[in-house]
Amino acid sequence: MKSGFVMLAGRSNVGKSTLLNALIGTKVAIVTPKPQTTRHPVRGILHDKRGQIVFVDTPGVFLGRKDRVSKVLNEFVDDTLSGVDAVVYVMDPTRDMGPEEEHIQKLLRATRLPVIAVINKADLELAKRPFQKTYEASDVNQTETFSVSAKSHKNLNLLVDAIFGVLEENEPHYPDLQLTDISHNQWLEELVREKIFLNLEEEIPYSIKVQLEELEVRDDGSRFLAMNIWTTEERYKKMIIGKGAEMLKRIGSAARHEIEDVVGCKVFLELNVKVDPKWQTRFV
Ligand SMILES: Nc1nc2c(ncn2[C@@H]2O[C@H](COP(=O)(O)OP(=O)(O)OP(=O)(O)O)[C@@H](O)[C@H]2O)c(=O)[nH]1
Ligand SMILES: [Mg+2]
Repeated sequence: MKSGFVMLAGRSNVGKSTLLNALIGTKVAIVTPKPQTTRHPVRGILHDKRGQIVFVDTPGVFLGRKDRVSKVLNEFVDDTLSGVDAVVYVMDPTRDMGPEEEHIQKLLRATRLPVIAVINKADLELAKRPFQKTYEASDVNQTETFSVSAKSHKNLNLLVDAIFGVLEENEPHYPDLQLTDISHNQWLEELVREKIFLNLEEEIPYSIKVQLEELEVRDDGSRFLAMNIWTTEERYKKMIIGKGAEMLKRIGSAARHEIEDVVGCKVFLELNVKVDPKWQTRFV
């Protein structure tokens, strides 16, 4: 049996987390149209009769922001390269190359790991993928290049075949039924963070941290969840809560519906917004 760790690498917003969810067949990582959605390395495990692939989703390389979170995320990408057996390099043909892409390609050319390249978003018509040819010409010493769609699952079987092609025989790293290493509590926090990303503009989502404070299973089987949303400034807190608490209600209700779908019971979700200019030094 084969087994190994495979890093999903690429700049922000190319669809690494969407690809992870598609490959695993369930939502283990959150996805939004904003860059730097992924903050924590989420692993998803694909089980197959040939063996096991442990995908490591990573924060996208993002050179636009010079804050502490960005620094930690970029360092993480560099570090992760040393702990994996192969890399899936994800490209986005809707956007032109730039300094971030060049940075990633430089890292990939320097590694001796097998690299498989994918150009994502193949479900879009060609006119919406003006840089398809540019990316097809990319050379990072990859073994193969596929045009795939994380959204419609196009060619993901070819990608999985190619990964098994480069992995070595090994003992499995995870038990048969385990699909992810993210804990249920972390998953709940991530889901609320996703709804904040989806509903709030500009820099606010980057200033927040969601923390599960309390989880209670009640006698009737329903769940009560209390969560804190930490932000760095009083004015952000105001915007997260919104006029008449409308924004917070919208975030809470979107998160609650999705949690209820997954846990299959009634959920009460209480969200508290708190200000701490220094949360980044405590939580990241
Ligand atoms: N049309 C199309 N959109 C996609 C596809 N894959 C991802 N997207 C969209 O691209 C955006 C970014 O997706 P993510 O999966 O969050 O991207 P990411 O690479 O994980 O981004 P970071 O976590 O910020 O590094 C979202 O709006 C997705 O819905 C795809 O195959 N086709
Ligand atoms: Mg992501």
